[in-house]
Amino acid sequence: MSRLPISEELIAEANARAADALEDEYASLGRKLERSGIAIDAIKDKVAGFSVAVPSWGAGRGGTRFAKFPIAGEPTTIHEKLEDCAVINQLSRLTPRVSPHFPWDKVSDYKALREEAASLGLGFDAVNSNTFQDQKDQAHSYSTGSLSSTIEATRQQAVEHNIECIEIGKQLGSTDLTVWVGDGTNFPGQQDLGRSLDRYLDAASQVYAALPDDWRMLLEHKMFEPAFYSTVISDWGSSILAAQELGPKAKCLVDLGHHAPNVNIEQIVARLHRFGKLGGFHFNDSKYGDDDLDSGSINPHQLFLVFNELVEAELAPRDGFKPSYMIDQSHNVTDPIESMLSSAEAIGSCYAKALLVDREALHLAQEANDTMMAFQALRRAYNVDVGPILAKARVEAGGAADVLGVYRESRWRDRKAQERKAVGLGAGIV
Ligand code: PSV
Ligand code: MN
Repeated sequence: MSRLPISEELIAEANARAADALEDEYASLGRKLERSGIAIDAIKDKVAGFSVAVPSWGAGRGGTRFAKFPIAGEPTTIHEKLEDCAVINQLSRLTPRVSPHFPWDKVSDYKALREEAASLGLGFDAVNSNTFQDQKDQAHSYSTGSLSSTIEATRQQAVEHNIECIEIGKQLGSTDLTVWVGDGTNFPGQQDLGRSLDRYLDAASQVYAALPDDWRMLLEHKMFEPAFYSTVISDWGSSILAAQELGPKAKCLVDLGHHAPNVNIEQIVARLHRFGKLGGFHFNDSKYGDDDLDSGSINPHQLFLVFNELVEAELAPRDGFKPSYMIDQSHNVTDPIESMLSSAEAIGSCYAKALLVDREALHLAQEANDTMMAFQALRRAYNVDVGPILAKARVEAGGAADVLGVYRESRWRDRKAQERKAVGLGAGIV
């Protein structure tokens, strides 16, 4: 039985108030696009089929690694997090899956958890393993690394944890395991750069061997943090080489914050796709490093250019292109539900804009070396305000025309503040 968290009446009333303006704006944009030969309904239908997962940990005010500033009504258990994720999806209709992280989201009955999520209108996306933090009662510390540790028992423990995540994921209906390790060094000479990668590959291949046939292992690279001199899977080069060595079920996952400053991320996307290794994306934004800021809040143009490559990839799929999209951001100054609503909208908008690119004009200009017209093909699409397309797709699917307005009107957080236990202080996440 479905038990969606926000009153459907409230959404319907707010949508009724917004209906005339939305129809007017949608019709006007439709006429504008028609002049360029684009049928607005076809774009809206594609947007309606688009989705991005939300991370269970993003439902809390994880903050930065320095501090956490909890808010009243913040979720503390996976059950409460699922409820908040259901709010995001109910209003946005863009986020029907949750990506869990273990052991953070450990429960005793995963069948029941899957049913609980389904009753909230949610499924599960990639499972994330955590070998970057020590847990209570853990036999071996990850202070020397995990899959690449010099200590065999530590590597084995990390392998077993990843296999346990696969077992949990099977019960939740996931088909992807995302592996990000915090392994690396802070001093030149601290570890042998070649041998640490050998150890990683050897341990990762044991995890790979435990993947069911229809599963993928998504390797997430990150060039720094928590290690600041070197990391084992530091960049897309190490990532694709590792994925190629592991086998066809291993793919690369690109987190927007995990690169050197000013790196051309859209080109990385195109390269990974060229070799059939683009497996997934973690959306966020950054100003300086792995800032985990809200998607599209700093550089929406880059997000658009990334989606431009993803749409190119969609049109020319290789090796069953089936990217797993997830939001991966960290909030300590906003209500996480509001941030993820805003990010889902930013991500959906960039997807819609990328769909508007006149591909034929772009490709012809590229072939003719007409640089300005090639650039203008992108610019024209980027400049379109696609808000009415997203709003219309949402409303037709039962979501809210004004997601933040309805969320505030629902007083969800105030109501949860009465019910939920207060969150403790402590450090944030990496
Ligand atoms: C690491 O910075 C990361 O991006 C990985 O995806 C982790 O699983 C996530 O953040 C949460 O710490
Ligand atoms: Mn990430």
